[in-house]
Amino acid sequence: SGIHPDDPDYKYLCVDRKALMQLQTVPFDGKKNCWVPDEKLGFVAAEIQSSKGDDITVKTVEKMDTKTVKKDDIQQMNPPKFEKIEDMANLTYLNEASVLHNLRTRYASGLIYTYSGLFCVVINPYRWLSIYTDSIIQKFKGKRRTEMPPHLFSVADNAYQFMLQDRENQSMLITGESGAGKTENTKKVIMYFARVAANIYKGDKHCVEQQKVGNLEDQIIQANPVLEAFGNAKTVRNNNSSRFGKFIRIHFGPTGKIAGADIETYLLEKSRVTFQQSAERDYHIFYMLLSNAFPKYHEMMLITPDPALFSFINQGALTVDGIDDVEEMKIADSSFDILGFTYEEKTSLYKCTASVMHMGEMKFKQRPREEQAEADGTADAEKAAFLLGVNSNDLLKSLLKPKIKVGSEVVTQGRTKEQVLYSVSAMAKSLYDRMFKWLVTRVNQTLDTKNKRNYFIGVLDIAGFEIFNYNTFEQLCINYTNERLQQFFNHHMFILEQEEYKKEGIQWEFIDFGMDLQACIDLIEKPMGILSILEEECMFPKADDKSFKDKLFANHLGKSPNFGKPGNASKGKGQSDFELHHYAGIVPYSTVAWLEKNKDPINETVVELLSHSKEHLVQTLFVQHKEAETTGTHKKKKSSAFQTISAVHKESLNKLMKNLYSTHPHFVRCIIPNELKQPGLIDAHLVLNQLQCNGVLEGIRICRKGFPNRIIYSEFKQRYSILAPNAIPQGFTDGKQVTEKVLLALQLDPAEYRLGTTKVFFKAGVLGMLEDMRDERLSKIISMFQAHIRGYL
Ligand code: AOV
Ligand code: MG
Repeated sequence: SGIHPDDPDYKYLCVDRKALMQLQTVPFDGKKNCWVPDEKLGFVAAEIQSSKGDDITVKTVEKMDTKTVKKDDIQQMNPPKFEKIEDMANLTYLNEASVLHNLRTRYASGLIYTYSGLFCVVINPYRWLSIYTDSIIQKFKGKRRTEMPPHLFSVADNAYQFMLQDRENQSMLITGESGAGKTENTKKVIMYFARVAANIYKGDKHCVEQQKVGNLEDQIIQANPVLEAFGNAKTVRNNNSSRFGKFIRIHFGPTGKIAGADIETYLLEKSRVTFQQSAERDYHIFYMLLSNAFPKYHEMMLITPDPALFSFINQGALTVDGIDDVEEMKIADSSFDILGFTYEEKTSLYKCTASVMHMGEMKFKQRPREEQAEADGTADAEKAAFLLGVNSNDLLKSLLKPKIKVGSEVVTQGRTKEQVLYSVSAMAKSLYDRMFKWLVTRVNQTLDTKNKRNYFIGVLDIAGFEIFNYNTFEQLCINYTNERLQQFFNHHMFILEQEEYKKEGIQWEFIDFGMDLQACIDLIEKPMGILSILEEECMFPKADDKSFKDKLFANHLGKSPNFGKPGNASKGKGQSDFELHHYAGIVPYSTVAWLEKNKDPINETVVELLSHSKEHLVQTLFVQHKEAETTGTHKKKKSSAFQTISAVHKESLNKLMKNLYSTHPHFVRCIIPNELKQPGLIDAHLVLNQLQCNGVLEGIRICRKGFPNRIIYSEFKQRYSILAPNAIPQGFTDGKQVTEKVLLALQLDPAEYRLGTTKVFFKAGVLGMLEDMRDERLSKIISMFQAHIRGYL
């Protein structure tokens, strides 16, 4: 193929095998060389010295320690020619130790992408490698996976090719723990499509009207900075953690050019707007607005530009290593322009964001001997009200003495200081959440061109599985989502794969891989499951956290194997009430405040007031809610405004799954190498745990047992007839016969392939071998041809 080891583009993509083999000086002995477990490194290389029953004495290669280990703890080592192999499905010995070793040695050379059968594994490099340049994009464009080194671009290009060939929607599912690199890889995928399938129309009306507004491809890319500004924050695990999930669909037209895009988002973490743990921050946008990027906005937002002055956003850190809020603000602001936001739309968002900060400064005091609070100074309420386009007295009144319906009458109700502060916080969170949703809708408006759409490629980037010391409602929602995705993955890998064999009528023993996650999913989502009990309790006025917990225990303790009392997994961690056995581990959850969180109540009087705001954006954000209310009384389908958070989430997740099941999926597994955000450092146990949780090890196993590569007969005929031209009869022969004859002529072991009704299936590694043979044959033919020509000259 056209890969030159000297080409600097391949420095962090290709292995120089020749050089690698020359380094190999110690002879390899498959009977002696092995891997033994190691406390710190996971596994280390060793040589077997002697054995006695189940006890084996080994000497470790590096430290030359002699120790005795159990036979079952030893794992076989692959011969040197497999060092830094690009597809681990081709390893002769496929075990944890070899997978870890392969990933680790590749990572040490800056080779972060590795295939593992049907999917791609990537380890976060925590440094910028020049592997995403335009020149590299051009190299990957239109190439087969086997022609190029492992890369996200290859996965993306494959999806694109499949879409065009099979006329089928595709999806790329990028999963992994927090900080593993999902969002960074998602951005690269989007960029790839924007480059290779750009649809630059010269007479684009935007370009003519206004220089600032970008073309569609720029807009698709620039959607990200604004989403990240409003939806990402520094957490303990990730300085730029996405606090929402997203599914970006890029639509392609009849000729394969980008025709538009849309973004669906899931569950923004609202609680962060008013509360952060130490060392964490609120959403980036707050600090960006307070930076010196655009002093002109500060006056408009009525703020003194110092984050320390605003209690909502000053609970943990104020700055983040590696993030320059000034620079980010400039980028986001120009992204708004490229996306075609008007100056008014943009600044309205900024003003609403600022009003949240002012809300946090509103002070209240309790009237003596009364169940009633009152304002303790009004300056901050006035600022918030001004920015929200409402009268400040009205705002305070709606917080201090909201109107409520009692039967058919409307009465005002006094509120204590605590209740008022709660309302303020609920108002801030609701406003922010609505702003975020509006932002997404507005971006979608821009990305929705009227161009004809044929197929899409969807890219999914959701929050990964989380186990914290203290886990609550948000973690359950995230973990439940991950459980569904893992189920989808298993379904695809293990079940569909085997169904395909059946459909093609090839001989195959059905294997049950015991990775069925349905029990846990049922426990969460089925009638009388955790979420339905929660939803029921939310409708029940007298319910509280305790009655919720009691119901959970009554229904599931001792009855559902995935449900348990806090046990060992909860020891030494924060308060917890029950445990769930997820596929990725046991998670202790606290039930505190689940009812409140799930109902997510907002004071109706405040909503009413804001829906009459003089600010167009504020009005838009809250009027929608009112419409939902009126249609609700007309017994139409309940709008999301009236459903609990969990019900809305379940619904959008179901929609996503339905969407995904209609696509051809491509999986990218992101791995976090260490918890210190350090380049080059592999924490072996952390990595092994992830390989286990995300099914990498399990996936490789099935891949090897099965026949991961397949080609339809006509294509095999076209591509590989050259390998045995003499074996093929003269005249027309159909693809299947040709395939059979070629494979027989090559004397391929029959265990290595199966002939289906429409396709030929190969064991891992066979196709690579056929490709090599083909390359060799072609170059021979070319040199023969050249010799022939020279003969004439
Ligand atoms: P996540 O999306 O998986 O976590 P990110 O994509 O935000 O994780 O990655 C975390 C950080 O790791 C980034 O901010 C980069 O500094 C670094 N990083 C990740 N991938 C790369 C790469 N390919 N090249 C260079 N640096 C990288 V979360 O959203 O928290 O679940 O919720
Ligand atoms: Mg992310």
